[in-house]
Parts: sequence; structure tokens; C-alpha cells
Amino acid sequence: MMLTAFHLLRRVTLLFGLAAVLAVSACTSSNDGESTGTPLVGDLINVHGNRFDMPPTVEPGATITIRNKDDVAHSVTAELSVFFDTEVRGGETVTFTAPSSPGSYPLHCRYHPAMRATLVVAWERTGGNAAAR
Ligand SMILES: [Cu+2]
Repeated sequence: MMLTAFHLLRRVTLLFGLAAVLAVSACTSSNDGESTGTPLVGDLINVHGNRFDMPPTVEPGATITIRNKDDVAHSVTAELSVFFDTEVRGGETVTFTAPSSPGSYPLHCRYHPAMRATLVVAWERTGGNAAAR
């Protein structure tokens, strides 16, 4: 009797486990479909002709895409590189995470010191009331 109950319990557990795996894989595949879509224009840094084409602002903690249209490698490196220091090879696209604190972050390319820009991190929808939050 005990053995039968144990086997029944084990079978139920296996079924639940299988259902969980199926649910997770369904979830994962739909997320993949979204992440491979076109990134928001506001979260995109284009690099072309040894110049950074920066978005006006990005939100704190946003995922930023760097698209390098040049043949050579560049990097998006904050003056205080602890904030971000991301390399992108020629013709490639990578992402990094914006700093979590609003502010202006001067940046450069490690390979081409003349390449400079500023990443502005701000809550977009607060406008002039940002200081009141
Ligand atoms: Cu460069």
C-alpha cells in the first residue's frame, strides 16, 4: 500500500515537473522573439565614421544597443570606466546596461581617444519635475 502511494506521488511529481519545463520553454521562446526585434531608437548608439551618434537620453538601467557600422573595433568607455566599458568589433552589435543613477556620463573610445560623446541618463517622462521625485 505504501509503495503504491509512493509511486502515485512520484508520477504526479513527474507530470508537474514536465508541465513546468514546457511552460518555461514556451516562455523563453516568446521572449527570444521580442529581444531579436528592432531596438528602440532611444536606446541605440550608432558608431559610424569614427563618430558616436548618441540618443538624446536613456532611462536609468536601460539596455543600450551599440551598432558599429565601421570595419574597425570601437569601445564605449565612460571616463570613469566603472560605469561602463563595452567593446564592439567592426560591423557588430552589442548591448550594455546604462548606469542606474541619472546624470551625464562623458565617454570615449579606447582605440580612438578623439572619439568622444556624453551619455545622458534621465527619466524621460518626468520633464522639469525630475528634481521633485
Ligand atoms: Cu574607436
